[in-house]
Amino acid sequence: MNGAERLLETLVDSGVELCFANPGTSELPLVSAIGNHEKMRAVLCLFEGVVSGAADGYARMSDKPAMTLLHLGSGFANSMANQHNAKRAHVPIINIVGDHATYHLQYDTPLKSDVSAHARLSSDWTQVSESAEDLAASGARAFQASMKGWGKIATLIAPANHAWEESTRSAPALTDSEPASISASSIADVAGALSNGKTTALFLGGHALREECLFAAGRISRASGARILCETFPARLQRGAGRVPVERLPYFAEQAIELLSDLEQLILVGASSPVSFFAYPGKKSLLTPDNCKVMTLAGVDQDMLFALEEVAMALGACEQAAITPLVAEQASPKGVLTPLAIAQSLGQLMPENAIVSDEAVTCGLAMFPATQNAPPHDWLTLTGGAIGQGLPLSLGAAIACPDRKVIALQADGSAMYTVQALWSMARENTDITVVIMNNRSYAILNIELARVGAGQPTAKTLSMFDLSGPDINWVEMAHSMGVPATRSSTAEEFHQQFSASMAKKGPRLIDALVVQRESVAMGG
Ligand SMILES: Cc1ncc(C[n+]2csc(CCOP(=O)(O)OP(=O)(O)O)c2C)c(N)n1
Repeated sequence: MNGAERLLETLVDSGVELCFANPGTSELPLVSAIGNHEKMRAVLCLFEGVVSGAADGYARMSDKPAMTLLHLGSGFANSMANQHNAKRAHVPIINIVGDHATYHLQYDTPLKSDVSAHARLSSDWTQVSESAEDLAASGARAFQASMKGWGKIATLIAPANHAWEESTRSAPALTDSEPASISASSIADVAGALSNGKTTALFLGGHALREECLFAAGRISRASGARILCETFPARLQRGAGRVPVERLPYFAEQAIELLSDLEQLILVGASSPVSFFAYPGKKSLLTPDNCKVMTLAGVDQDMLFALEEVAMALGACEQAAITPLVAEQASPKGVLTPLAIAQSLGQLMPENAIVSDEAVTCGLAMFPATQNAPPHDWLTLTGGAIGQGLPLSLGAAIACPDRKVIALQADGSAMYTVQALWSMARENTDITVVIMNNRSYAILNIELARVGAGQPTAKTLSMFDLSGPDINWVEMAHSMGVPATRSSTAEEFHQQFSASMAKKGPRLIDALVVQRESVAMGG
């Protein structure tokens, strides 16, 4: 067997089942090894940003790493925006990136680059294998590195000769580490703060937004009166009827400052202290009031469930958490197709256990509140602000959870960054409904232009935010990649098309010609 085959054996033994791939010549022994291993599924993605975004979506929903296969420094560079988003989502990913054979690197060949330098920028762990014999052992270490805390980006660079030269053994799987625990004194401090009568909120992020953590937070809230807030861009928020409601921090700093204005204490659980997404001239970066005391109960890699349950116990919080009720049926929306009308259809028609990938950007504001009382579901967002994540994310989530309906709420400008995901959605016959929020604009940048105070816009300035002329034909685009598609320009049409899509399995795209009346936003 060669190094590539031993690596594959090791990754499969460690529990890796899936590879999102966009390979080249230097990865062909790895492609061949995947082709010959019956326990490794291969999903071809036609751009590297789809590879990394899909691996993120898969990890968010399965809590385990997919392997990616990427071609040299350039291939990795193409994947980087979504590697960045994945790193911010604290998910496990194992990138396997090929390089030229070690003896070939002395020559100035066209694709030669510093692969490690590319990888280090967005990986938590980067290694180059030392030999064919070492490739499998490096793979075991990559798996272990990816499972550190709640998940890390591990990148293993495999020179081509290490993949094709003979190797005598695969490596034993290395165990992953448990999330770091919390000290008794932190628990006691937080429990004390929650009992001192001051106005307090829990600020949750990362794994603290999973259902069980939220139930513990809900008990704490009931016993202490503390509010439950969550970060603006959660990786995976479990919400809807029967779950514990959270207040999501708004994107715009002035709204966030307002929401936090009465707080005397903020307790961080898996989240950093809230800061403004961007700086604006003359505006504060820190969003908490000046006199608000910020305490950390658990960092992103710590055991948040343990921490929250211990605090609940210390408070004697035995009453169940308050939960979100299911809403009664409402009349379906009519008339102009606004984001609110789409949100209302979504709230009414979303099935139980749906997974929502929210890259709706300015159309997203209406979506979140309108689905609060829908059946229980998971809400995934753009954790790192690098757009082009939504379609790949939904692809990976659908592959991780083939029995759940995935809904991709997708702004048109962002969709164009990684539109190739549609092809993989069709090829893998995933159950995804993509809703394109087609406003033919980078609408958020029009808003931000005024907020930054960057001067009077000229027609040329505004042309840089305008996606019309030519108008993108989303229905033809989807058809060309094998995804059935329809267009809706009224609330009634949308409701009917979305309802039909919820009733049927398989990929589908709805090109929603939205009219934005409500003032906006979630994104940037
Ligand atoms: C990788 C990356 N490139 C550029 C940007 C800057 N940016 C933020 S939002 C945006 C436009 C979003 O437009 P669209 O997705 O159509 O949403 P809309 O604002 O119209 O709701 C751009 C270009 C970014 N955040 N990430």
